[in-house]
Amino acid sequence: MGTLWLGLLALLVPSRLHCFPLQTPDRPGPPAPSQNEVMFAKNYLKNFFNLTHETSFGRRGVSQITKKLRDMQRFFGLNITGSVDADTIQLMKKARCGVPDTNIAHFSTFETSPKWQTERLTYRIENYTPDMSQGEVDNSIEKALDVWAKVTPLTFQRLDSGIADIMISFGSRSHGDFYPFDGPDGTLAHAFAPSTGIGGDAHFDEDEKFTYRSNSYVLFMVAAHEFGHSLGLSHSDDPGALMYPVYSYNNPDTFQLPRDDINGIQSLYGPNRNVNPGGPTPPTTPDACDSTMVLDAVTTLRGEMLFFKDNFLWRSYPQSPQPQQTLIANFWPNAPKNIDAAYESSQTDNVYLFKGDHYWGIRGESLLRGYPKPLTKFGFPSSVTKIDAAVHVTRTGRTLFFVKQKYWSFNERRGKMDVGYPRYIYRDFPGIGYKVDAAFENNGYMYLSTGARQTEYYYPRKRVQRVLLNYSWLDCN
Ligand SMILES: [Ca+2]
Ligand SMILES: [Ca+2]
Ligand SMILES: [Ca+2]
Ligand SMILES: [Zn+2]
Ligand SMILES: [Zn+2]
Repeated sequence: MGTLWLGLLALLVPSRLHCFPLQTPDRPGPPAPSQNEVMFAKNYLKNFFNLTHETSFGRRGVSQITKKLRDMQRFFGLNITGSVDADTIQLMKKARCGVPDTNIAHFSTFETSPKWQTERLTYRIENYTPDMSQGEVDNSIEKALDVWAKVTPLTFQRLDSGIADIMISFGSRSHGDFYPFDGPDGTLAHAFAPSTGIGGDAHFDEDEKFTYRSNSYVLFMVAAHEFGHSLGLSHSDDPGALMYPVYSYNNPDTFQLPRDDINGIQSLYGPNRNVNPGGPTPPTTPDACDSTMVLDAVTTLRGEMLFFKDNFLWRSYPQSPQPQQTLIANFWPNAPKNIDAAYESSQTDNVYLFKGDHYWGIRGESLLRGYPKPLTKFGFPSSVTKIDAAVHVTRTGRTLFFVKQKYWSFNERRGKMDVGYPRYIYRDFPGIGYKVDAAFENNGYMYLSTGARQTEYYYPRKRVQRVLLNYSWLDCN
């Protein structure tokens, strides 16, 4: 069954009309990386992927750099090109943890699985950052340790003097170990796996501006990640995990440790014996192999396809059959999560995201200014407070908006709703059902999802071609 889908999808996924500008015929292929970018990439691979010999070639004649680039691209779910392409450089420039990415699986422990032999650990804050008040630092550190204490039998006692298991300090550049920091951005912090001496210790790059609550490098988030290392976890390739190596903003007041990290730490120490099970369900990253997957929204973006689910999206490149999962926030830091609908307009080259009674405009990698705007700007009456799905029909220049049992038609060229709408979905789209949860156009067909089920529809003839499941686009393996 799995292979059958693969065969069908290979036919289904060819590129479509608007290509990413870099790939149009008049510009053959993306530009070669600059000398600086190649140097930068080599450094990144040395720091985080154990690149040692830049010039050595393996048995198949593949250079070690190419091999490490592929490892890195696989780990981060990028298109595996083995070359320094734009997406790879962009990811390498994101702020991250200084501990190398040695594993290629979901949560993992360090190679020899070091762990503490006691459940009662001590910590000491050796010095403070001037970025925040001492009280804020104390509180951030305490809360970050508590993230792990809640799900394990471990306890953390604070010491004000002497040697603690977990010594915490702020320093810049060379700071007393063999791993100097790199100035502002880049590496934010690092920590050492459990052992005596430097083991368990966590160092924070003083050249960063750390914050307590605001939308920057939140010390609580960075510290909670580092303490995962202090306790024996290595990096996870689950983009939703706390132990994912790239920093992403989370509100410290509502943060919940994801399932992947809980599984990781409990594989070392077991669960917290004092907490009754139940309680809030830890967040999980949507699984491409979930055949019951209900998608929030789907849109094209300059020849790619984006499948939205919760805080995440899968990005499907025309060149690579396997869609890559990432946090929406890693794509557009200030875009909404848990969106309702999305579409790409061939008229404006913009993508629009809909959530509740507002929508956001996006061009390429940037959120447009002046958004969000209210739905009434599209000509909806104020009684419409949520769009279920949207699809742009390239042939007619119309965008169809599905709202409960009805749909509306928007003329993109004239910037106006067509008269005579809304109309009932079941009348004009016979065979698809009464409601649409997600919709997109691909290769001349329209795809309309209701729940986990999806109809491939030939709109000009109003004909159902076949019925699919949403997850068949995500190439589960
Ligand atoms: Ca120590
Ligand atoms: Ca830094
Ligand atoms: Ca939806
Ligand atoms: Zn890390
Ligand atoms: Zn250090």
